[in-house]
Amino acid sequence: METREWKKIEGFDFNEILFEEYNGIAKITINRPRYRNAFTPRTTWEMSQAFAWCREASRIGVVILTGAGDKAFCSGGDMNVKGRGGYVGEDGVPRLNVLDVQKQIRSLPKPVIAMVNGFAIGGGHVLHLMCDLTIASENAVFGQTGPKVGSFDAGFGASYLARIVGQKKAREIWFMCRQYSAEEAERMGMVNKVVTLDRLEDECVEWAETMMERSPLALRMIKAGLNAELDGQAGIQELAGDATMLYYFLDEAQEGGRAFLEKRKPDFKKYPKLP
Ligand code: S0N
Repeated sequence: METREWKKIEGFDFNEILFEEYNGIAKITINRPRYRNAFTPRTTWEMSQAFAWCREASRIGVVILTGAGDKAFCSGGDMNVKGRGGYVGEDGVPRLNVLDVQKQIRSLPKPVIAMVNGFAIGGGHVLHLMCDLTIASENAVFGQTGPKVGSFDAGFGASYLARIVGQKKAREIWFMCRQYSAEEAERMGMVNKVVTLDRLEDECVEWAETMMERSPLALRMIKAGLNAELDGQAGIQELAGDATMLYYFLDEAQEGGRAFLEKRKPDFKKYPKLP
């Protein structure tokens, strides 16, 4: 494994995640190895802050999501704080705020790689699914446990899973609550590549660096397009927002605003009507 110096991203008071960067890559690490990196409302709130920062930071091209240690990526919601109405945080309020993180990963206009270094179970399994790419170590284990432990994710965790592995397999995964090896997950199309644990980070960084050589806007548009096909109005909004952003770069769009401020009729005739 290559040694690289991940630099802490300053300005946050995070207790349950690590937030670092290297060469344009941000790395978010769920840091609760004692609990197989299960998330509490605080963990997911911290993840939300980190993803929001990644969205704004133009020096970041790719985000890697992983778990601390060599046993787990994430084992889902922390059962110790699961109460009525959701996972209960330090403020006594029950929340399901991992759903916000799912949406953030989905709509982040940059690729997100799940670096799965062990168990990806329950809500942790859904988190890896939400990432654009999954690279797993040979010891990784995948599965849903909901119907066994009194929970379920009938949102992306069900429908997007089915889009990836097919309806029959998705139903098996949820109804049977079995665990699957990294190789099986790769065969099902949930994992892009399986490598040895000591190769895992190098592999993810290589994929990230390759993507950062590609056109960022092209990556953004293709991600939005792939989402739009599945995400209904929300997906169309994302793709349409990108189209508007590009339109605002054109003189044609500037002419409309200029004309309004100069209190004259806009002259759109000069712009081409391409076939
Ligand atoms: C991950 C497993 C398979 C690892 O097994 P292993 O290696 O044998 O370790 P253990 O001895 O079992 O675990 C070591 C210690 O870690 C604790 N621990 C593990 N997982 C959790 C957890 N999820 N919560 C709290 N603690 C956990 C163990 O208790 C143990 O501690 P000690 O040493 O004190 O005994 C195995 O651990 C396992 O099966 N874990 C449970 C996995 C699971 O069922 N997770 C699902 C939880 N539910 C969800 O994720 C809900 C879905 C969801 O997030 C969601 C969906 C839609 C809308 C909202 C939500 C939402 O809930 O937010």
